[in-house]
Amino acid sequence: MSNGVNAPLARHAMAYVLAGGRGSRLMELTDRRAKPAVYFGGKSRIIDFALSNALNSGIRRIAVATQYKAHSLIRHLQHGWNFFRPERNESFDILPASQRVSEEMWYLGTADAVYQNIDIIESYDPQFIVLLAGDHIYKMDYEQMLQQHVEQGADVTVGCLEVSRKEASGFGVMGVDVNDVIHSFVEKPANPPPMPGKPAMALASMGIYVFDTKFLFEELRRDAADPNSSHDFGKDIIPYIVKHGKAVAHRFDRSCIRSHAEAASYWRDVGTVDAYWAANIDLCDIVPELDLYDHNWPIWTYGEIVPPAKFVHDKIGRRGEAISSLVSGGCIISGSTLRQTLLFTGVRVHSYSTIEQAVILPYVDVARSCQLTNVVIDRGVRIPEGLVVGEDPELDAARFRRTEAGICLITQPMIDRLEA
Ligand code: ADQ
Ligand code: ADP
Repeated sequence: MSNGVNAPLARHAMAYVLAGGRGSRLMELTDRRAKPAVYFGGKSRIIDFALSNALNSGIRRIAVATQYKAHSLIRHLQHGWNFFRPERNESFDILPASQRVSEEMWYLGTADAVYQNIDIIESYDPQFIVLLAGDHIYKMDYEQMLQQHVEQGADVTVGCLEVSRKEASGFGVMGVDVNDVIHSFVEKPANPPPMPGKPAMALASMGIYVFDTKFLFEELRRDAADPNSSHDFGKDIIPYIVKHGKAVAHRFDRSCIRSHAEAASYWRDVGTVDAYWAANIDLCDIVPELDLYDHNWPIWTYGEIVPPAKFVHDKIGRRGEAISSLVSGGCIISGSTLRQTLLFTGVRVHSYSTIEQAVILPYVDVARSCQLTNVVIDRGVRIPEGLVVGEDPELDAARFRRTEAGICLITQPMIDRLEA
């Protein structure tokens, strides 16, 4: 390896996770928590994927920058990710936008969320920064990205994937040469440039980057002094380096996880209620695209100690059953039927209910005789007896947050209004 460091490069890297965004298209699901803290997949939170990738890639220094409604996220990180040991050269830092620079200032943009903590990063002296977003669902070995970064002598290496041009307006879109050196980069273009030979596709930034730490700090200081900058990686820093330095694309779909190549192309933003619902329900497939049962690439999280899930029949003998469903610990299903449904920890379903294609967050209580189809139910909601959702679109839209695709998001204030 050039650069004077030996593989695995991950041991010389710090993962810096940006976890401050609200994720406003998740509507009421992010009223009280930031998007990275939103529950996913029965046991995890969205941020666990980026953090587990870092850990599984061999990175042992991690920092998480938080901002919007960070309490739930910080509590989760303290409970679940608090096992790094300084005596083994490991570290885990939570960096709230807590007026580190001035009393009034929150982080201005993503670049500022790193700039304000330069002194903390410097104290650990990592050779590389793997800059991650805390709000995507995927499995990825960052060691491969680090290796490409060093081999190609890049100033920045940008993780990227091919998306349809229609979707690409929501991303940074790049053009590359035969060596994957980036020659153009536009943030969220209205008319995304197509890929050569693939007119329907565009090469999109995943919003994850590898930098040499020293180079990154120089760029951040330059950017901080620029009054015309919005201090954002996608809008300011990356386009500048593309123009003045060497930016290289790392192709996610061509990399693979050592143990589990078939998951390599799975990447979801889960930024809308529909996408969130679908990505969770997909886990109920017979062979889901995202394998959560892979021992070689575990998704680490905070797990409460709860008793096993329990299924009982009701007093007249109707079975409590779950078909093609995921049921977490602490749940009790009594005399009700679940199909293609995902229950997080501690959900109670009482008798005579039918639940289909539902994503039910922790500690929800479903009273008797409910019929719920195509729903996402927020943590702790108490669903009243006899509630029917998924039959009458107009009624559903009046009572709950109903998407155009017909998914209903249900929160406790919506139930309270119903009962008032
Ligand atoms: P966006 O996802 O739109 O585009 P942004 O909203 O800035 O970029 O969020 C990036 C990450 O930073 C998210 O994880 C978010 O939670 C976090 N974040 C945002 N503001 C923050 C702040 N002030 N403090 C801490 N964390 C913050 C980016 C790139 C695109 C790329 C997409 C891929 O700019 O080029 O295509 O990601 O999703
Ligand atoms: P319903 O009768 O409306 O289905 P209940 O609350 O009476 O709902 O619970 C049904 C069944 O669930 C109980 O008969 C019991 O078998 C099981 N159950 C409920 N609470 C517990 C508990 N705390 N520990 C173990 N099993 C429980």
